[in-house]
Amino acid sequence: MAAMKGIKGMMMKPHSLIPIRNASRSSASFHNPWDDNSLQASLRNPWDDNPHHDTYNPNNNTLANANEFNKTKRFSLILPRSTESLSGMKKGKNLKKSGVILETGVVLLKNYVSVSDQVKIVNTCQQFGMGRGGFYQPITNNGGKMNLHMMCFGRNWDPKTKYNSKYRSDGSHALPLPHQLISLAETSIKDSQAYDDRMPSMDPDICVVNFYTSTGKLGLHQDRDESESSLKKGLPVVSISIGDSAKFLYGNSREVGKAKVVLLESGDVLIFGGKSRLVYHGVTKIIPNSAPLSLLQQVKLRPGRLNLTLRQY
Ligand SMILES: O=C(O)CCC(=O)C(=O)O
Repeated sequence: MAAMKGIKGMMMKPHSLIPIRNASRSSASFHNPWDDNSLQASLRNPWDDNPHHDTYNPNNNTLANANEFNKTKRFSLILPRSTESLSGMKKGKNLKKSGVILETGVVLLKNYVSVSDQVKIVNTCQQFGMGRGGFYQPITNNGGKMNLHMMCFGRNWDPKTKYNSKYRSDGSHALPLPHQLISLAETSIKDSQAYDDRMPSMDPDICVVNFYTSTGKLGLHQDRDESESSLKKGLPVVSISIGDSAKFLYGNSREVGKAKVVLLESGDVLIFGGKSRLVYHGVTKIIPNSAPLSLLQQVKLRPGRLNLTLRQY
């Protein structure tokens, strides 16, 4: 099996990529939740409905009104890009779906999300990301800003309060988790079970959305703030990548030198659960200009990478 050519000159560990052979995607009865007519209705941010709606500010125990929110700088996923700026982007890409086990409990589904569904996910994240509870840069325990923009569906996560606060540090509530993302996570898990039949199923109720600009990073860490029972059962994390590719590290310790590396590209879904639920993982590099041209022709995603991780609390 030929090794996968990854980041400039770096050879990735060879894995056998097996075509996806599950029934759920290929059967005629497969229903694409993004085609649902109720899409628009279900993607409303209830906190945006009333422009005068007050939000609780836990920092000073007051209610901040919409005027305060309106003063905060929004982070937009969409940036106008000239056609010329896309001229150097990759055109031809083999978008065949395939899957591989990277470790027991770690399954990579390559090219799993179609470009048209990636566009819908970007638009959904943009819609919510620009509103109340949308993208912000969380503050770490050292007082610095995280090297990414984040928002959460279902339950807010924050480096200081973890999942335990009803309100985010800027006073906003958690956003409702779109059912299309729930369906995508459930289908991905089902498909991953064709590769690792011990991958547990789950009912996702949280989605952490991260956007990495070209200098974005995330240090090696474990995802261990979900409930004790969720962790104990090894309920998986389903990670969806869109936009520029990322050098993703994973391993049994926080030591970068000991970690394995895999390139996550637009449309890939990585699932880690079961024995590997507490695998250390992180992102050390975003590869500039690596997003597929077909995506950027349909949505003006700013340079960088969008990542969604679905979990069950
Ligand atoms: O961006 C990624 O691929 C990983 C995200 C992640 O580790 C997290 O949200 O905990």
